[in-house]
Amino acid sequence: MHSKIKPTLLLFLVFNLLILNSSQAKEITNDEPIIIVLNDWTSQLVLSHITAEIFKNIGYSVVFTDKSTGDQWGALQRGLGHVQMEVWQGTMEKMYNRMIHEGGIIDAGTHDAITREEWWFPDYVLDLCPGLPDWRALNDCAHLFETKETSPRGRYLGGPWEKPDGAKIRALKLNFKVVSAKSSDVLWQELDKAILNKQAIVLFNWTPNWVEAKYKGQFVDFPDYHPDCETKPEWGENKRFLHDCGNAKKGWLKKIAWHQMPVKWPCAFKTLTKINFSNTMLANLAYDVDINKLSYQQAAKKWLADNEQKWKSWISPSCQIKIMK
Ligand code: TMO
Repeated sequence: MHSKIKPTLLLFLVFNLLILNSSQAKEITNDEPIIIVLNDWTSQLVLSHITAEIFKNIGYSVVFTDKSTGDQWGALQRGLGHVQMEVWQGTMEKMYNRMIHEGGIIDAGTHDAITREEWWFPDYVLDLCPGLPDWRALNDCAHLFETKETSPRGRYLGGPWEKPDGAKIRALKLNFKVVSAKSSDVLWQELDKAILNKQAIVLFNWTPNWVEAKYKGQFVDFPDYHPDCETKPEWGENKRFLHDCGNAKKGWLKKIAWHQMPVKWPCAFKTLTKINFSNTMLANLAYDVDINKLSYQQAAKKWLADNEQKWKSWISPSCQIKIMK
């Protein structure tokens, strides 16, 4: 009797071992970190940290990778980055469409936030150049915006993200020259300096952002955006050149993922599709860092603590695999 059971037991043990091993292998695949792409403006950075904490809460590990908006596409396509939390229509629509078409990335849903990215000026500039915000007024007042670098033309202070503004200046025959700030910090330093001296300034800005909560100002009203503006020279104001229009006035804001994400980290992807920020929510994240001087992490932790019910509602019940702290 005793010797008869033994082989069966042995088989049973071996069988169990095999099952255990294969389920362990599965978990190891799951434990591969999700790579979140960090760009270089505040709300995106805080939102990335918030998302990381939510993913960790459902049991995934997360790492970050610093990528400019220009470099992110190749990384996302090759699986060297898996998630980008803020893809803005005004600056990124063209690449977004191309990458979706090629199949390297997938759409993980649209935030409620309505966005705009455009040339912007503080309200007191209206007193100096009353034709604004109409773009045609820019040339009447170009001299007001002149700097040593751009003389005799006006300066447009751009950031490191936007679409070809040199081409826009050429197509709309603007007496301006682009100076590109290397980072958003430089934009805000120049803005503060101009405001202090009540000097004319026109620079790249976007909404939602902290700026609207602190300074009154407006976007320059360029000819309405149309996709043909970027592909058909004969379209619009200038029949010979592209880019004779502004950015979308009511732009979308999307989340995107590497195409393999739903297979590799299904619960994280499901949750990602639910994460949804409004204009006010994003502007507040930026305000907490740029004005209240919290770190990106601190601002993320604060938001998570203040909005526990909301972010927990984004996690589908079948995905709550880790015991909540
Ligand atoms: C991508 N950005 C919000 C800086 O325009």
